[in-house]
Amino acid sequence: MDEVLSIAIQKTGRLSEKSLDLIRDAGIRFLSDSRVLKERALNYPVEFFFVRDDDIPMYVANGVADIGFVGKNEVEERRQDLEVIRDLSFGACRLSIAVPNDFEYKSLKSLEGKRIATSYPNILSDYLDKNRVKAELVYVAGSVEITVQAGIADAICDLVSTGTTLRMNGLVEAEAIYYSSAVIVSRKGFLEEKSEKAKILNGLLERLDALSAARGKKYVIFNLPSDKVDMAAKIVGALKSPTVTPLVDKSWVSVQSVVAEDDFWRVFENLRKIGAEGILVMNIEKMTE
Ligand code: PRT
Ligand code: ZN
Repeated sequence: MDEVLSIAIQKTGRLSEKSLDLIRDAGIRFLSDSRVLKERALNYPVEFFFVRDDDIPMYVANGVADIGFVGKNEVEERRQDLEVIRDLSFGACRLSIAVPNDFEYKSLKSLEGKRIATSYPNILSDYLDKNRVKAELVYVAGSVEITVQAGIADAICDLVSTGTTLRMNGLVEAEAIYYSSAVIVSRKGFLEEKSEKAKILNGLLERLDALSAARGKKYVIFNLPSDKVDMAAKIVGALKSPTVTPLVDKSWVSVQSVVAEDDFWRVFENLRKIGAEGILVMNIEKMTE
């Protein structure tokens, strides 16, 4: 039978749609609507395994799935022997300690002897130990933010992205203890194996890398007086020198380059200053460095 790479993805939740979007952008088609437990892709040797995010590290460590798309926080917390092989561009959040508005928080020491509710006891206890603070951890699987009002904790340690949930529950962020984003994990050394599955994975990563290289980049084309090419090259700061094409009017050239989106307006204004005209900006879908 042909080998198939099995990919664990969160069934429903914050990471599931974005993980599937990425796979779709990589040209892999599947009938995701049903979200059955297992599903084979239509045009690529991969199958998806839709599960709870908490279980993904365990499934990958056990070999039930070859790789997983999961929050780095879960990987860190579950203590399985895994390797993070790619950081993805979504799911950014931080694990933070938060206290009620009226709590006089000066430093981590203020938590000495207090009860802290969390779904991340391993990460939190490591952090407290490292800082020589002794507190009582109260494990809750969800709705951590209500534990203070419920009277079972003095502080919490939970994931935060915008901070709205904390504010709505009368809590303030005291300390961020771990920064996370979605990642791809595999068992250790899997990428370097000589297996058919590792080959499939390397092919998939090449596609994902091409997408990530293009992210946040724009393709810029403009006309420029020929004697300004060196200046333009400095302004766009291209990876390699920009592509320069002659125009019919010999005193002008057309220049093409890739520019970081964040940097675009600085580049635009400086190009205008040296006489660039007809500046055309385009999105890049995929690219290799
Ligand atoms: O059912 P299953 O177990 O699969 O899902 P889940 O409910 O455990 O996880 P889910 O879907 O909430 O989160 C999946 C992953 O998304 C997490 O493991 C993180 O890696 C990532 N992520 C990114 C977040 C957040 N941002 C986030 N804000 N996970 C949870 N939250 C929660 C947080 O717990 C709190 O309740 O959102 C609330 C805070 O958000 P703000 O915006 O109000 O600060
Ligand atoms: Zn979960």
